[in-house]
Amino acid sequence: MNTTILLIFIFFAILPFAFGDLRVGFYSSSCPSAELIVHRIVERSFNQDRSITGALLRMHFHDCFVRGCDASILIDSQKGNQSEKVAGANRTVRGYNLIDEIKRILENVCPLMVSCADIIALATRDSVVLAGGPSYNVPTGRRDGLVSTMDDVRLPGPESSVANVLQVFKSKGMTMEEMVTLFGAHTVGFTHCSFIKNRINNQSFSMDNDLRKRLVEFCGVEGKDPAVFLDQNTSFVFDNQFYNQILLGRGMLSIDQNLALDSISKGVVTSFARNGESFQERFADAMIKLGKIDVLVGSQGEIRKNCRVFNF
Ligand code: HEM
Ligand SMILES: *[C@@H]1O[C@H](CO)[C@@H](O)[C@H](O)[C@H]1NC(C)=O
Ligand SMILES: *[C@@H]1O[C@H](CO)[C@@H](O)[C@H](O)[C@H]1NC(C)=O
Ligand SMILES: *[C@@H]1O[C@H](CO)[C@@H](O)[C@H](O)[C@H]1NC(C)=O
Ligand SMILES: CC(=O)N[C@H]1CO[C@H](CO)[C@@H](O)[C@@H]1O
Repeated sequence: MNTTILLIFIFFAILPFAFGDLRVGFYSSSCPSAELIVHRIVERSFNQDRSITGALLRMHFHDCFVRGCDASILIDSQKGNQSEKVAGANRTVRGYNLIDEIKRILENVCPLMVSCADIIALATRDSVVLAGGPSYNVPTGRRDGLVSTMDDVRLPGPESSVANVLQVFKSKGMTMEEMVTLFGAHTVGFTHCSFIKNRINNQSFSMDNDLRKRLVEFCGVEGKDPAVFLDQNTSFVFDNQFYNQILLGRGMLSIDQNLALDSISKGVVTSFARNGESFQERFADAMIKLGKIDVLVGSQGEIRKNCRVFNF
């Protein structure tokens, strides 16, 4: 073999170890039952409350889009120092107790081995499968971050334009198609009325008329902020109905509806509405890519003992 080729070969063979890349089965020798334990607890929890799929998907997304997938979203605020979860966009993220429960058991079985960031990624995948979504192998080996501050949270809001949201996704290395694909997560879960109030009370936001009437009534209760399903048809099923619903003017968030209206994204929306299988395949790929954003690996960060606090 030519030496150059040999050197290139060696370089690429060593690369993943030198940079401590993520890999499928990272815990297969250090904590062989890790993925099974996560799966069992997620399954039990899902059987009691199917809404955990929405909770975990949103948690994973918010974690990865702020400082990378490093479980910074799980950190509780300290006196005089507010963490990510306190920021407006994150206030309604749910599922922290489920992550705590998984971590507690993993700490008994393999102390200080499995990162909170990997727990989020694995639990999210398991909950998607339970709701009827695609299965995929989750590359693991993430480390937990050492920083969590409210000021880092600069996520777009539900009334951002498609172009603005796309800019943010592009800054994380994601394409337009991957962005539209990940929005398919809004096929499960719910939104509080406060995020759609402007939209339902303002005719210049387009919306199916019957739906608007129902929502104005449901959301109009003084002093309350009830929640409504993001996918009004198959609310707990991980399918491509989100895309069909927004094509019918039944998107809940302004940004959801605009995906079907904006020339940037409507082609992808139409194609996923027609082809549920291709949506599921692309979703699996997009989730794997989402889970790799700015991860800490190797000796970076730490493996937290308690997902809510840094070890120190
Ligand atoms: C930047 C684009 C996005 C915006 C502006 C956005 C906005 C929102 C808002 C306002 C809610 C309602 C939260 C509540 O009332 O509790 C929500 C819920 C949700 N979002 Fe997004 N979202 C975005 C992208 C994503 C992505 C990429 C995913 C996942 C891959 C995702 C998954 C979810 C899920 C599953 C829920 C339901 C949460 C629950 O049931 O508690 N979102 N989103
Ligand atoms: C507190 O502040 C420091 C920076 O001053 C930051 O690194 C840390 O992550 C902050 N958050 C919490 C919850 O301690
Ligand atoms: C209704 O929405 C449009 C478009 O976003 C906005 O320009 C207008 O100011 C809104 N009207 C009210 C009364 O909020
Ligand atoms: C609801 O979803 C089902 C199953 O995907 C579909 O066949 C039906 O057309 C949808 N109904 C409405 C009103 O969108
Ligand atoms: C959707 C939403 O509530 N966005 C808020 C997220 O948090 C930042 C920082 O606190 C706010 O500026 C956004 O309005």
